[in-house]
Amino acid sequence: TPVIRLEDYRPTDYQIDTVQLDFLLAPKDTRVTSQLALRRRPEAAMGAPLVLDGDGLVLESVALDGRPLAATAYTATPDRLTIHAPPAGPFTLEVVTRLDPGANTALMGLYLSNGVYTTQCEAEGFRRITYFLDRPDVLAVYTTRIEAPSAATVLLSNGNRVQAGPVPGTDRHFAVWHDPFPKPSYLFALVGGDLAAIKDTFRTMSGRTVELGIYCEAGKEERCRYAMDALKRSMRWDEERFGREYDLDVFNIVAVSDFNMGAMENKGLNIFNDKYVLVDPETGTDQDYAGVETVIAHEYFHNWTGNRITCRDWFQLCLKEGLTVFRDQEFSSDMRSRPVKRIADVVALRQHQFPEDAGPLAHPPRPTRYREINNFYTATVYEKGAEICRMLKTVLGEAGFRAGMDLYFERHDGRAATIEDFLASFADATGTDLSQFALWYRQAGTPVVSVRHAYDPASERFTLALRQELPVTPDRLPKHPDHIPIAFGLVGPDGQDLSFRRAAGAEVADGVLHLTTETAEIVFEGVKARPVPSLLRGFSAPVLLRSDLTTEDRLFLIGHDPDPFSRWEAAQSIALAALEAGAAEIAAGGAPSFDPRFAEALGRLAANDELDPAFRALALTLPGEGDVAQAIGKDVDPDAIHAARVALQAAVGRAVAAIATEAAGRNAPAEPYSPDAGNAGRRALRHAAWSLSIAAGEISSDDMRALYETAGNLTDRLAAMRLACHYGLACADDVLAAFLERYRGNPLVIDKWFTVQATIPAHETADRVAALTRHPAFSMKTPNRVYALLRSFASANPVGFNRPDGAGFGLIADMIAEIDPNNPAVAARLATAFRSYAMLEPRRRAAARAALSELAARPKLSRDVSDILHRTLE
Ligand code: BAL
Ligand code: ZN
Repeated sequence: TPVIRLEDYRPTDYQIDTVQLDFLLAPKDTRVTSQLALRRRPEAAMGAPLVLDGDGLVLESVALDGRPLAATAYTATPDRLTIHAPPAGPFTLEVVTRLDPGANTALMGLYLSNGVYTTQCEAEGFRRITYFLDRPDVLAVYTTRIEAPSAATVLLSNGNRVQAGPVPGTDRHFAVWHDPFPKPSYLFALVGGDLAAIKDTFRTMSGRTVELGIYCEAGKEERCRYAMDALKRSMRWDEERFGREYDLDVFNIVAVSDFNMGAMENKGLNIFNDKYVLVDPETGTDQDYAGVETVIAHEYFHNWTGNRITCRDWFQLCLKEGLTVFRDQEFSSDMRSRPVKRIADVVALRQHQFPEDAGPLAHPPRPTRYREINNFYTATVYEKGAEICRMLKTVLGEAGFRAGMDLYFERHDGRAATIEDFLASFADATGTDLSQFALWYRQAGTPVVSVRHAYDPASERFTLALRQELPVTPDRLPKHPDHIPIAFGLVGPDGQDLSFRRAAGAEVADGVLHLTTETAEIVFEGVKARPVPSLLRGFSAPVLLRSDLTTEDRLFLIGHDPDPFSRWEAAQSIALAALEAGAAEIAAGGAPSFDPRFAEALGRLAANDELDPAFRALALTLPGEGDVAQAIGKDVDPDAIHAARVALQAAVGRAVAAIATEAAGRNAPAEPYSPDAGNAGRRALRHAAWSLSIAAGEISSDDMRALYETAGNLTDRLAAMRLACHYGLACADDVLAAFLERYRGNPLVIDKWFTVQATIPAHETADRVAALTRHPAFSMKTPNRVYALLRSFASANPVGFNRPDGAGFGLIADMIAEIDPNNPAVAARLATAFRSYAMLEPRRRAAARAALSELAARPKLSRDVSDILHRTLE
């Protein structure tokens, strides 16, 4: 397959001013008429052919300026329509295509989900509907007419509805929608079906009233209430925080049950995976509520960062995604607890982005090459992209950042922009040279920052010696030092940050040290006592920090660092080192031993009522097995890591379980359920305490069964089921059966039942997962089912997936091959689970490679899957 290169970008020869679409919806034979008003761009050569993208299209007819086009005047294949010599002046092209939405299992383009017509066009789905200049820099004004059987009661598209009614003499009806904002084709959307809705209104900052609607399957309306609340809060927040007002008269959201991604920000008509809309206390966990809030906000925020200002080309994906993730993170921080949100985001970054950046699929946030753009909706583009925006705010300060955003909106509204445009807005608004900072977008890999420190009481000098190293990545490009903002404090013996008279050796201002060179030695003068340096507060840069702090220093920071993130991080760093050492001891046939002072420090945190329970829960959660594997980096034995983690969990549990359980307010969930952060945090602390108590042998199977049976909400019930299964308690099978019985018929909750089983840390889980693929509630055609069972197993069960005999790899390879012909995007996502195989110990590594090679050799793999496999095997 051809490689698409950033440097080959050039604008289209033709511009599309307006698009008139007419859909006659029918399950097997939908007819799409598209009328394009086209113009040659002044720079293009006279007579340049017009080449429109298609993907598997069936063409019925082509007409130009109202007349059928002679067969010699154009060439049509399923994937391309070429008009050889278009007129010199403006012209209209009318193209009729026929689709089979019922057979569209790829869920890209127009498809049927549970009887509802729906679309997904990003990145290149519009070309599966009609021939088009299907790229983000072609912005046009769309008018869409939808005609469907009257049974499909709801007909929606982008913009405002301008007309609707019955089609006389038929049992059909129609609606016409007009979107006045020029947009790229990837933001087109259409929905048709028998849907229920909840409605509300929002009054914007300038006093306009916007009609809000959330559509879902009938009977599920009440589960949309929280999403509506989140939407209204998002709209208000974007006005207050960024001065961004909503622009259309309506804003609709539709929840569908078959969706490859989380959701899609189509202009005025967001389409959602129902997982991110439907929640109530009986069927949604605290995590689900937080997920709904985040995704609703994210898609809404795209209206300005993505839709009003879109991307020039797909290499710029991070322009809208990184920025919009940053915005949704800020929103959630304001709605909940900022430090807790920050820790959760860093946990996710380390879990998803760091391994990606350290493996064969590593790429810069702004890549320069791709074979299949679907494969670049990655943690690097999204989460590292958000980290870059956060660093930009750290570097420029709150006011500078806002000024840059304002200028960006002012300059680029209504246009397609690049990362360079984005950075130029900040540089110009603040008079800052961001040329070095821009490297963050261009360089792949996670920088490693090493730190040594020294204090000389006689001269009252404190010295930090810093070095940054950028790893070699698959692109083999030479690396240049990044601009790494390191938020810091010099914590004195009383737990307060010490002042210093001056600092030399690097720019140090406002509690941030700017490392811009490969090495730097920073000397702080006038430091009155020996400090413990607290570095990378708030995780101010996405780097791996290797500091020479002793365990004593770290224990001190756990107890005293004024920055909550750094307190948590100090605990994590001790645990990580202990787990690395413990895994090595176990692999060598020994038994690990742990420094008791660590457990004591955690006990003090657990008992500290002044700290947010959600924060304490995070502090009591040890680093994941994947984090330990990343830290070890080579010849990884996942079983040894798991055993070490269980042992440390038990050691900590013996010391602090009682304290933590006490702090969590005993076992009984006394307060009524509410999804708010405070209420959820107390549950999280209770579950962390349960986990430690089981590891320490202080919760029996009967206790856990009772906790399951008395749980008053899904969050508590699920935690009990997960712990029963993951610790192999005798009650596990009964609890699983009870859960299945209770939630039968509710697929989103049964997904949790699949996930709990798929993540049981045992070799036998591979067999269990294989058996569950034949369970009546499972379907290989529904992305949520595949993600819940197969992706959870492959990405979140190191012991099971990496089983030494290769059965886990073989299972997932077979599933990829089975899914791929139906849904390449989902199959490719599953294939990324192999990205860290090269760091496994030799036997597992060989087994993984064999499974991958065998899969790569199969005929007719999609471009999506073969791209992932070839990069992984390179
Ligand atoms: N644009 C794809 C879905 C999302 O990131 O919002
Ligand atoms: Zn997005």
